[in-house]
Amino acid sequence: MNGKIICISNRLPIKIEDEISPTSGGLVSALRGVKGSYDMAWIGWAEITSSEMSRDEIAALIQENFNYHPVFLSPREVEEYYFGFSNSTIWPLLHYMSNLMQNEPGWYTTYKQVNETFADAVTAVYEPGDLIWIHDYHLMLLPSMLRHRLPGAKIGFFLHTPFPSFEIWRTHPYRQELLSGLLGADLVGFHTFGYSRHFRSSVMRLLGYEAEINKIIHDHHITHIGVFPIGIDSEAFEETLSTRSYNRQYQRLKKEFRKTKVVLNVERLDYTKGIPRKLQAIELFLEKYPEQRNKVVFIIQVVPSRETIESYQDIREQIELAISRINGKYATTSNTPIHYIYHAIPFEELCALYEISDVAFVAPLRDGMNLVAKEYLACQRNNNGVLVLSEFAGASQELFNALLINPFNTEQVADTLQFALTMDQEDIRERMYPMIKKVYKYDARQWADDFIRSLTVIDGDERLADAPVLFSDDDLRQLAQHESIALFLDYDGTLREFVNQPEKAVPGKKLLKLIRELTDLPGVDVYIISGRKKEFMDKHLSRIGATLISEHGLFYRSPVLKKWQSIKTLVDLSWKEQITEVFNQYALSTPGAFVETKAASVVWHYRSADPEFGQWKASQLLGELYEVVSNLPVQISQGQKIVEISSSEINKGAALAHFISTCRYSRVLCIGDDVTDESMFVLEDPSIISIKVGMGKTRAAFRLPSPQHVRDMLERFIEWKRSPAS
Ligand code: GDG
Repeated sequence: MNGKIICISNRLPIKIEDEISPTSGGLVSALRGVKGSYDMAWIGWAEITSSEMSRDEIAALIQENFNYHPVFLSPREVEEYYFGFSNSTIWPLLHYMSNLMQNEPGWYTTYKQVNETFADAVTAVYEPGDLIWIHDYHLMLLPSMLRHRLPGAKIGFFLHTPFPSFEIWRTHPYRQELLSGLLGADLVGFHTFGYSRHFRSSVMRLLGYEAEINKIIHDHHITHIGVFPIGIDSEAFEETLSTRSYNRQYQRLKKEFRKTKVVLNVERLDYTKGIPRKLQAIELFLEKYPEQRNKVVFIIQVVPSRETIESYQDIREQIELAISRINGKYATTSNTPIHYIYHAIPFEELCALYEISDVAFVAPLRDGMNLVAKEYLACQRNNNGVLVLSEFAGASQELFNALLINPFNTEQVADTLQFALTMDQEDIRERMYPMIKKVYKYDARQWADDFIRSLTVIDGDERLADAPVLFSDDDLRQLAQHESIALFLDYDGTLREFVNQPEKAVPGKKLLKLIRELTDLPGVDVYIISGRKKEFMDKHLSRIGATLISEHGLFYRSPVLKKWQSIKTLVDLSWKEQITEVFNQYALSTPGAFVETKAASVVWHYRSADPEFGQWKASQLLGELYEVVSNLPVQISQGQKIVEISSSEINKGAALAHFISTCRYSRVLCIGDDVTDESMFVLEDPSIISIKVGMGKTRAAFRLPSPQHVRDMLERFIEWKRSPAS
């Protein structure tokens, strides 16, 4: 890699007071290792807590000292983009808490604006060869904004939270916009395979794209999906644990809690972390196992977070009430069961707490990963602590030797606490050792390295898979210079975007005007060549002066004679009944699928079926068809959510050849997007210029990314034809 890495996160890892000081955090430490190997710039919101300096002075200082590039937000933006849309609309849903989702008018607009502000900041520092790495749900629109501004850039996105199942995600008011935003990236990373599976399924269902397990192919781009479980900053732990001052902290706490066992809880105050349920389990534990009341202390260390949001204030109140109730009920003169700390403590002290604790009680209701579980393991130098871990934390996928709990099952949690506190040392060590090894081995640097390597190796050219060259303006100018030109234009997916119900894909006024203008050009003949039936073409395309070719070249209608004729008169269609029967069977067993019978083909459509089920049934159907059709005069085509069997005597290529042999043109441009158009692209005639629209393998000589690009290109063609000098 030649360029630098541009890392973008909601906040910059610095504190701006009278002095500017770096802050620590998972991402900072993960990227520390990366910083040694690559040049790095960081873009994020610079929150000014209290400072006499102006924004310009601050920007200059942090750029010079850290190579950080600040985004400044107004109080309204902070309210609507950060506390509002990011943390009250997206965050609860990502964690399956739809009941807490709020959405106020204007929040989304501000979210979009702030994402644009970030895009401005990235564009200002980007140089070709740089790699862009965007973090988290605050910036879900940024990948596609950057894709538009910097089409050639390598863009990665990592989501630090879970991605919920489609049934949850579909309730989000901007579910499609946010997914489309992410698809601007070349690589979207998640902590677990489950999250990536949910994401893929939501994309297929909400945006209608085909997807493989590790990539989504859409419009004119491939977005890869990867799984990268984040780790801890192992070096920071190793270093801290070996200092003298750490040892003093450790001895102090060890002495302090010499008479009791310690169960440790560390988290940011957040409803996703499940603290009230945890307290219920603690209460039940103290009630069910009275012999433990004098022997155990629960340290609940909570870091304040998002305090202005109402749901966070509510949860704090609930927690504090429950703690005082439990302490009131179970405290004795020699022990108070819960020690509650509501502020952050220094890293060294946190490590000491981790080490002296007999049990770490990590019980989130949902958590992308949960670093506390891993950090606890990192500090267990003697392998003698026990990790009680929620199944709903991403970390549970890797740390399966922990005592896994369902935090919603209070009784099971209380019993597991008792089990954890009474386990024998050998059993504990057996469980701990492999987990500790794992957290040191796959640490934060390894994680960052993995992501960057995966993003780097994505082949830029794959964006337009094995693409021949893009059809450029120069190519177009050359074409426009010819005196007699034929344009063979496919309709669906070429002139017009797909929609779920094919009958609704009617041409709009703008498209009709465009075709009419093309047909009005002297020396230009326009053919619309489609798999559609005559009736559809008659109804929507017959008044614009183009020759219509229907059913892949079976019939045509000239704008002069205005009646349909067959291109080939004798075609063997004896297979149609048998195939229709097979298709009907599959349509019956696939809700949403249906069969369309045309004069020389039968089509099985599954665009409106469940996308994953439809894809599965389509491959089953194809398997069956290959056996049935082996001796029949037919061809099978698949793509764009259809399986089609058509007469092998009829195809678009044969139709095109028929027309260009009767009317000689000096140049023939054919454009299409699917396999049926390939029969035109393979024709060996030097006058033919072929363009494939969108992704996928092709024999065409050129490519254009989307129907919009085709229409824009045709507009320019008209301009140049009308005034060649412009
Ligand atoms: C998000 C995702 C994902 C806590 N108290 C103190 C303190 N901490 C530090 C811990 C740990 C961090 O805070 C908390 O990290 P988590 O991973 O547990 O949770 P989130 O903040 O919600 O992070 C999460 C993570 O992103 C990374 O992708 O794992 O699922 O929600 O590092 O040590 N640090 C200090 N004093 C404290 O009192 N110094």
